[in-house]
Amino acid sequence: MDKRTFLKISSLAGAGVVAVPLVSSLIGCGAAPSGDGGNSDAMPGDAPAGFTLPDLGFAHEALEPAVDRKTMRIHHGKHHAGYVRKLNAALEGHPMAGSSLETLLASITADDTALRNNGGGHFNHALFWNILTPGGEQRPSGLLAQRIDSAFGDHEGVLKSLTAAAGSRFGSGWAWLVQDVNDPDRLFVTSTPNQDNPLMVDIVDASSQGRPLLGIDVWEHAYYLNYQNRRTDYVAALLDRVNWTAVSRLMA
Ligand code: MN3
Repeated sequence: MDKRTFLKISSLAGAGVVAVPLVSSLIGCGAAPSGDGGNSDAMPGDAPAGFTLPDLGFAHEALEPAVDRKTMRIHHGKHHAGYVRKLNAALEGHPMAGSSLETLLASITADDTALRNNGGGHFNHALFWNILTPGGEQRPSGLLAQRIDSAFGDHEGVLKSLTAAAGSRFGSGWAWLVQDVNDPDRLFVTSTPNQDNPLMVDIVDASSQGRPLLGIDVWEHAYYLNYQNRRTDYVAALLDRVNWTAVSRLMA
């Protein structure tokens, strides 16, 4: 990767180096501390430290009818849990073991498939649960609203842009609202394939790199049980369940 880009991202990620909190610490998807702290579900023989599946933060049925209970159970309890398990397995004996998730994502190369897919899968889903809310419609406010208005015209503008990015992503992937690391006032929308994300500076295009604030999972596993092929209907329902306060907290 470009060295300056790496320094930029890794300085953002360096705990204690800058005043910007790690995205992973804000969304609860960091590695558990050494020993069994934070890893209370560990079975005998499990690695003593590693990444853990964060709580959903609400009941499986809480997002109905936008997202049904069965989809949420499988999505969180099987898909996300699988990414965490495989990420920890991929890190056993790996030189990046013990790194923060952001440092890991910023360092992953295209050919490190296990870290790319499972590190991305863990981060993306932890962010996804964090920015959803059963609490009904919300709108961005304060600085986030100002930045959205500046980039997209208004709240409807950012929703349209996210809907277009989610709809045009061919196959599996994510649509993102991203903050420019060099120019924090600048927000933009992009999409990435599979479990890639804007923190993977060695993998995604420069135009997609930055601090992810909101992600929309457009893998079929996120909606197929309830919506079948109607991705647009799923995205519209989901955008009605965005916790804009949580999105705002993720801004640098
Ligand atoms: Mn998913």
